[in-house]
Amino acid sequence: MSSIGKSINQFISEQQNKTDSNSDDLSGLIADIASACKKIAHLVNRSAITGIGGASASENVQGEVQKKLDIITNDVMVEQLNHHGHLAAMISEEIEDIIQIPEHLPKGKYLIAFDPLDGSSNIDINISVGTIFSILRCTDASREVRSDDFLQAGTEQICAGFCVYGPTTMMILTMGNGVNGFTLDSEIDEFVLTHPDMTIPEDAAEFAVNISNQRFWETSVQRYIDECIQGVDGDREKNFNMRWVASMVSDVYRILIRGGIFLYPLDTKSANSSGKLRLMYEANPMSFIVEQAGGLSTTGYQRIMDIKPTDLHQRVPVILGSKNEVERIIRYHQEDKLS
Ligand code: FDP
Repeated sequence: MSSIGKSINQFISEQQNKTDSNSDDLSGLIADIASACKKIAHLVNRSAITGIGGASASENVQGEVQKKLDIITNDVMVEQLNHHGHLAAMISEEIEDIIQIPEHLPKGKYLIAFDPLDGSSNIDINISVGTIFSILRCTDASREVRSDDFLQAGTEQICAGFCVYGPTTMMILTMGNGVNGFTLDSEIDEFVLTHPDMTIPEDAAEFAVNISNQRFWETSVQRYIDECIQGVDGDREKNFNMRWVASMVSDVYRILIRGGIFLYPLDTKSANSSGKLRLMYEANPMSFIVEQAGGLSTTGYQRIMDIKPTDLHQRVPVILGSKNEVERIIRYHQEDKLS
């Protein structure tokens, strides 16, 4: 029987019943995340009316100017996830330190890392934004959670997902056994399964990159993009199309639907030149989803999910998407290293 149309809660309970190894109650936590995302969708949707679309007076831990909505959506996530005893602690793009669960509230066995409003520089121009999250297990919830509890490789994630606030609000989710997409049905205020078993085609002819950074990239990435641009006249003998929404959730969603490659590679533009995107709440969850959908995700030199994090807000280069295209870029990196 088709599962299309099932609510996210029903779908997850059924998935958990099927897998003995996954008997822990994740459904409650995912239900809380879904509730937070519904609230965020509503806030984003009304932001021009309520006047919360612009910049705030503060900067986040990355030194980026925070939007009022960055702060408000962070608070929505914390409030919504605090109360039900599923979590031992949280980290957020918007907050430097670990967010501990207050003493008077029950603690659970999971950790969550999230970016409450990714792509928020797009809010003012009415382009899709999103929430990204990664769930890890907490090995010892009996004491205050420390950084090293969070600093687990992406392979340890037990669930990851993202929500896109676009023409429709969608949640994409993996619990390590495939990827499923749920659409928010505003008539019943529920996420319902609309995109079961999402799979990324192995080949693609579409790339997403901020090409204005081209002169700062390594030779391997320059070569790959040059060849795409040369199309049928170059070594690839094939035309490519370019799309860059500059909102990671939208770019990754497109890749889940029709394949392609997304790059935010290493560049020499920023002083520390370690990439732009954050490992714990952007690169890792997106990599988990992409790999579960049959794609690959790498820094160019290393599988992203194998990186042992050293910092809660660490940045990494990200190259992800259709398997054959990502493999080609990895090969170009290896050839570069040898030359
Ligand atoms: P943003 O800075 O607007 O939050 O997460 C960072 C991110 O957006 C991604 O969503 C997006 O892919 C990228 O940065 C956009 O970077 P550019 O501004 O360099 O295009």
